[in-house]
Amino acid sequence: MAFHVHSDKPFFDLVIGDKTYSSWSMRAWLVAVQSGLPFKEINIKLDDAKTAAQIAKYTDSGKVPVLKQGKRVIWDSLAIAEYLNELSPEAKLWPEEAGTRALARSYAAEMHSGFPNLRTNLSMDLKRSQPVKHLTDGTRAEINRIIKLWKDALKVSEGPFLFGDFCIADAFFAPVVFRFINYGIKMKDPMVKQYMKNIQDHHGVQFWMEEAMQEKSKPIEFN
Ligand SMILES: N[C@@H](CCC(=O)N[C@@H](CS)C(=O)NCC(=O)O)C(=O)O
Repeated sequence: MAFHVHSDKPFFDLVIGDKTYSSWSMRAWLVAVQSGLPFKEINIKLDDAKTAAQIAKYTDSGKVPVLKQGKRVIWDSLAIAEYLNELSPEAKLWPEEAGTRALARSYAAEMHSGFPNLRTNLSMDLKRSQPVKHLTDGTRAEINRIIKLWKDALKVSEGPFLFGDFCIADAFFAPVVFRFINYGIKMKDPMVKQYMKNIQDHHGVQFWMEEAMQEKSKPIEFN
C-alpha cells in the first residue's frame, strides 16, 4: 500500500484539525491514506481564536475535515470517504460484494449519525490515560451497541477487520477504539480485543498516532 502523506505532488489537499482531538479528521484521513493517492495535509488548530477564520478559508460549513481538489471542495467525513472511493476504486475502500458493502455502509452511517452520548461524554483525546470514573446509562448502551456491531461483523468476516480487509467502516470506528483505550474501557471478548489491536497496528493509524503524540497541547489560559 502506497503511503503518500505530505506529498509534494498531491492529488488533493485534506484540511484537518488536531490529530489528538479531531476524530472526524482522523476518519477522513485514514480513508485518504487507504486510497493510496498522494495528498497534502493542511493542519488547523481547533479551539483557538483563529480556528473559525482558518476553516472559513476552505469551507463555510465551519468544520473539518475538508477535501480540496482545485476548485472542488468536499466537506464532511462521509462525503469525503465516498468521493475517495470514487477516485480510487482499485483501493477497494468498500467491500466488493453488494450485500456486505451495503452492511459496511450501514455501519459507517450509524457511526456518522449516532452515538451522541459517546461523543459528548468520551470525546477523543489520544493523550488521555485516566480511566473514566462514571458512565451514564446512555453511554453504556452505546458501548454495548458498538460491541454488538463489531462482534456481528467479525463473526462473519473472521477479521482482521470488520468486513475482512480494512474499509471505510473501520476508519469510522478507529477513533472509538481509542476512546475505549484512553478512557480505560476494557473489553473481554477475544475477537473484539484482537480487532482493537488490528486497528492500532494499521500503518495509517500508527502514523497518525505518532504525529498526535508530537502535537503540543495549548494550555487553556484565564486572566
Ligand atoms: N459531520 C461532520 C462533523 C465534523 C466536525 O464536527 N468537525 C469538528 C472537529 S472533529 C470541527 O471542525 N469543529 C469546529 C471547531 O472546533 O471549531 C463530519 O463528519 O465531518
